[in-house]
Amino acid sequence: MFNNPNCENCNINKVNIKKINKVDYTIALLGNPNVGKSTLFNYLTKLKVKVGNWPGKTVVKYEGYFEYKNKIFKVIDLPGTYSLLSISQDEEITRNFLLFSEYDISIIVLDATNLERNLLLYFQVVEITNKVIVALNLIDEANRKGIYIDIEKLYNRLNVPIIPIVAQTGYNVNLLLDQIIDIIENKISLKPNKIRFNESIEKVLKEIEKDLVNTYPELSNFDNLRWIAIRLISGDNFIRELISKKVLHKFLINKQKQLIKNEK
Ligand SMILES: Nc1nc2c(ncn2[C@@H]2O[C@H](COP(=O)(O)OP(=O)(O)OP(=O)(O)O)[C@@H](O)[C@H]2O)c(=O)[nH]1
Ligand SMILES: [Mg+2]
Repeated sequence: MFNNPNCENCNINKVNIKKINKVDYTIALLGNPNVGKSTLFNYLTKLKVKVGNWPGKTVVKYEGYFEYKNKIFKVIDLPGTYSLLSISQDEEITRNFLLFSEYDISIIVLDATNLERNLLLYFQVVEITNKVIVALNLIDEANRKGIYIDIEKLYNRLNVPIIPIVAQTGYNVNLLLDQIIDIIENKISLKPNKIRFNESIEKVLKEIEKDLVNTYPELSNFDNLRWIAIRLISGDNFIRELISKKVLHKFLINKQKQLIKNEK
């Protein structure tokens, strides 16, 4: 049922090594551990992988290439994480990739048999970037377990494209790639729904975002401002170090104090 009957290899081709310098699109795979990221990665790249290290880290970095519809894709298999709070090395790598690397789209691989837990990471990712698409993997396994996911309802809640796939057999993987190409080439702007906090928190977040732009006008087109604001009121030292201007720091501490006061 979940095979890919219409194509031998879904027209996903191995890339001639000479073309690797002419990458058209860079995509990244992220998600909880054990959700099938590497299975999808291997399916796409047919194991044409370059293994390296993340800068300063001993965690292995997998990059691969494939050709689909005359486009050369570079795909990065990010370490599996349950959150992006940067407590562990894997979380830090994935988070820093999303924040600072150049990519066209990241594919959040969700386990259809464990959707609720997987959505925790999903909502942290969409605080950092809007450039996401969901690959709802292990649909075959969900089916076996009698789990039915109403994709349309989920789409309405998340507001991002969701493609049910089976990474193991390649079911719907070409549909996923077609969607990605459509989004990138037609510059479709994605606006995933974010978690809304209570009113007093939302108010402080908005103020921080506004003040960040006032202090740093160059940040006005920066789509991570809300995430920075969230991390700042959560007391994230990494972000504080990033914005290590004294005046800003003072201002942010005040915001945090104000929030604590509001919450009391
Ligand atoms: N039935 C089924 N099994 C799958 C599918 N995709 C992956 N698996 C299996 O799920 C297990 C985990 O897959 P991986 O690709 O290693 O998962 P991962 O997300 O890379 O895991 P980490 O690297 O640990 O984060 C493997 O045993 C896969 O064979 C799928 O679509 N259907
Ligand atoms: Mg893996």
